Formats: sequence, structure tokens, C-alpha cells
Amino acid sequence: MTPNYAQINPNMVVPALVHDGQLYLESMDIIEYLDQAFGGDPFVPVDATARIETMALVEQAKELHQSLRYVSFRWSLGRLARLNPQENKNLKTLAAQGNDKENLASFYDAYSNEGIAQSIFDDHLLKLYKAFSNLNTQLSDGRKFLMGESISIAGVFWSMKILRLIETGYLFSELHPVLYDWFLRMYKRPAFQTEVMANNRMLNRVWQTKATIERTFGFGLNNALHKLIAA
Ligand SMILES: N[C@@H](CCC(=O)N[C@@H](CS)C(=O)NCC(=O)O)C(=O)O
Repeated sequence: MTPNYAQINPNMVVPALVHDGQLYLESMDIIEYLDQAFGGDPFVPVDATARIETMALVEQAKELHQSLRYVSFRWSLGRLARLNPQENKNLKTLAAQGNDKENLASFYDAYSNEGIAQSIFDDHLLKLYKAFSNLNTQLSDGRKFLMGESISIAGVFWSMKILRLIETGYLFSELHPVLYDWFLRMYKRPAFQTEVMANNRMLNRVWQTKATIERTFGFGLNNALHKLIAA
């Protein structure tokens, strides 16, 4: 959220990719570009029907992105990531110059000041729960990966969301066991370990330990979710 970076990506989020002098924004567009530019097994299926189904799953995951932000800030970061008044002011100025399609200015304004209402966090958490329940059902026909026998751009996207939520204390093994088994197949892939976990292992342990302690003492995200489902 600095002027320099806003010149590269006016939405002020990572990632941004510059390759061969071209700028690519949005993680899914970046993956599609890399997929086309570098060959290997395609992440976006070539078959038209499979392609439509895959991109529909990507769109569903995109719609949940804001929910993931709210839930992970609430249950992992607490109030740690608040901006100070000057930072908030700078963000608003930058947002007014770009399109702020990620709604960072309003998010950080509420988050850093009076705080975001519990009911808003709850709505986002329930939205995630419903989407994961649907995905769990889809996977229950015995398929190995989301799109059948091979991994796809949809699997890459969803697995990252699940990883982040596991770190916040969301107990997939208990709530969506089929989806969790699929996640483990993704997680155990050598590329997931070298490209995702190698840089994330330390933080992953910190978040998961925090989540386990919270769960043991009867609070934390999983307990909150159980109460919401029961209601
Ligand atoms: N729609 C964007 C969202 C990217 C996004 O939310 N990135 C997060 C990190 S994973 C970020 O930069 N957040 C800034 C913040 O919340 O302060 C994409 O898919 O690339």
C-alpha cells in the first residue's frame, strides 16, 4: 500500500508479474499466462467443457476471496494488522487514485478503528462453510482431483484458500473430510512443498499452534463455526 507499488498495481495487492515487459495482475490471470507461456501439463484444460467447469470453480473461489480476508484477519491476525491514522489516510488517498476494487480502504478503515462487527465476520465464515460443504459433496463421487484425474488452476486456487483457513483453526478434517483428503493430495505434492511450504513452514506452525491452543481451551474459529452452524 505504497505509492510506488500502486503505480504497478492500482489495487495495491500482491501478486503482480512483469514478464517480457508486460504487466500481469490478478493471481488467476497470472497462472493462466504462465500456463500458456511455459508449457508442461496444462493447468487450464484444453477440452472446452472441462475448461468451462474449471473456470466456473475458479470464479466461485474468487467470490470468496473477501470472506477469506475477513476471516483470516479476525482469527489469525486479531487486531495486529491495524493501520495507524496516517497509514489509513495514505491508503484512502491511494485508493481514490486507483480503482480499489479489493475494497481495501473501507476494510482497513473499519478494521483499524471501531473494528468490524462480529455479525460481518460471521456472515463471511458461514459463506465459506457453505462453499466448502458444496465442494465436499462434489468430490464425494470418488474423483482424485477437483477436475477428475489431474490438477488444475481451480485446485491451485482452492488449495491455497484451504491452507490459509487451516492456519486460522478451521478444522477441515472434521467438517469436510472428503475435501480435506483432496487437500492432502495437493499438499503432499513435491511442488506444493517446495513452492508453497518451504517459505511458509515457520508461520504455518505459529498459526496452527495458536489455533490448537484456542481449540483446546474451547474458543477459536472452529468453536465459533460450530455455534453458527447450530444456530
Ligand atoms: N484479486 C487479487 C487478490 C490478491 C490479494 O488479496 N492479495 C493479498 C495477499 S494474498 C494482499 O495483497 N492483501 C493486502 C492486504 O490485505 O493488506 C488476486 O487474486 O490476485
